[in-house]
Amino acid sequence: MGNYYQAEWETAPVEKMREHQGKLLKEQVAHTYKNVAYYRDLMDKAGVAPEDIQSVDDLHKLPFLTKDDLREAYPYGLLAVPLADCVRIQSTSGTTGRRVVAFYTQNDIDLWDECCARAIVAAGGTKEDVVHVSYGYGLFTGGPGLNGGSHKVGSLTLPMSSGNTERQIQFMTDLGSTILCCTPSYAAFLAESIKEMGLRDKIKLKAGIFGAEAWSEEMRRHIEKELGIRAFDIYGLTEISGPGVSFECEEQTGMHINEDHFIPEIINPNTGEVLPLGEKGELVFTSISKKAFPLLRYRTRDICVLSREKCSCGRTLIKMAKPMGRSDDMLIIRGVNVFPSQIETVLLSSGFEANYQLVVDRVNFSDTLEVKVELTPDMFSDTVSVIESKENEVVHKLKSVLGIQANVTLVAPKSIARSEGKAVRIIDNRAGKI
Ligand code: DLL
Repeated sequence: MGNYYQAEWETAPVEKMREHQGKLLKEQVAHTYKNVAYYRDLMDKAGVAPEDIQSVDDLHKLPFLTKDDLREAYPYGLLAVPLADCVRIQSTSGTTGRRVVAFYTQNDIDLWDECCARAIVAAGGTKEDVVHVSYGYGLFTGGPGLNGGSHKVGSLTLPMSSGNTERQIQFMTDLGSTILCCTPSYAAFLAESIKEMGLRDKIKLKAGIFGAEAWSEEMRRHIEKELGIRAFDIYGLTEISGPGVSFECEEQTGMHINEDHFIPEIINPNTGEVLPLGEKGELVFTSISKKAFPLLRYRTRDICVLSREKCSCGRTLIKMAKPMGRSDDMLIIRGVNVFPSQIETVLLSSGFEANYQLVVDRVNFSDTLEVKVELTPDMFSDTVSVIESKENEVVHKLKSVLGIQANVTLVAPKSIARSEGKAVRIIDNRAGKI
């Protein structure tokens, strides 16, 4: 049995949770219908009235919301309380199109912080810990979310933000950081830098809380070994508050969803049909407790599976598997669906580290996939024939896992740019080519 931040909800019997969800859902639908004209129109068009939603069983009657809706309603169209009641906004990085802006009341922030506190406690955090937050601060939710959670737990919080790796490591050694919070790709980079600086013995880290991007089990093992810690996954998205929508416990077999705040569903992304428990599909969330920016049936585009298997940590909260990636990060190469995380698994299981980039192009009317991966410093000193056999091994493994041929290019150590936040893995040069 583990430690809990809010045992009452983390270990609630399933029936009690469902009743609680039903009550909050009813209130949330009424609140949204009354205050959000944009969603009222969607409900009217779908022929659903607030009275039609009496319990969780009625959830499927509500219309979906998508990222396009959020862009269309930007900036205030989905706000459900007076602006004067909001105390904060956060936003997505907005690489394509308009940014998504989410609003929070003070109570919304308190609930979000509590969700992050649950994640820190599940990773073994207490008020004795030094929580080193290297997620970006600012509009990105990573820094503020884990910062708030750490305050709730009462840990000493180091608001490092991302970047300036030498300073990160100096604070880590001088102040004895025990829990590291950042993206898994940055954790791998920090581990590499700590090793190079010969400071592995000076590091007191015991756990890491890593998320914001897809990462494989092999990556987890790599980080755990290199930093001598246990690495826990954490998931969330700006639209549904930020990190802490779900978090991993000591069992490390998927993330418990904070169901008292967010109701999950898995749907067929093509038809919108709700799929039975255990089937893979697109994750959809309904936020039932936050009031400024309540999203009902929001389609995340994350491809995932839910499970209600009993967990040894004692939590009864439903679990989601590691998302395979976003449906919009999924590459379609010669008609085959390819997730970067599948390629990562192959590379790490062949002895490479997670320094890779995928270059997709279109040559002679056909898609090409090049997997560029750095040689590790050890491999770099191997003979040409050893390196060639490594390259062949990866080509064969990729072919059997993905079902398509990829060109593998081994490049010198440190030649692929490191990321301090979410890693940039894909370069797609196909636009405009037939
Ligand atoms: O990435 C929130 C976050 C911050 C989560 C810190 C965890 C830690 P966005 O920038 O809005 O918010 O991106 C959300 O990132 O829909 C997923 O596709 C992806 N994502 C987030 N966490 C994970 C994870 C933050 N643990 C989008 N595994 C989501 C895989 C993740 N993908």
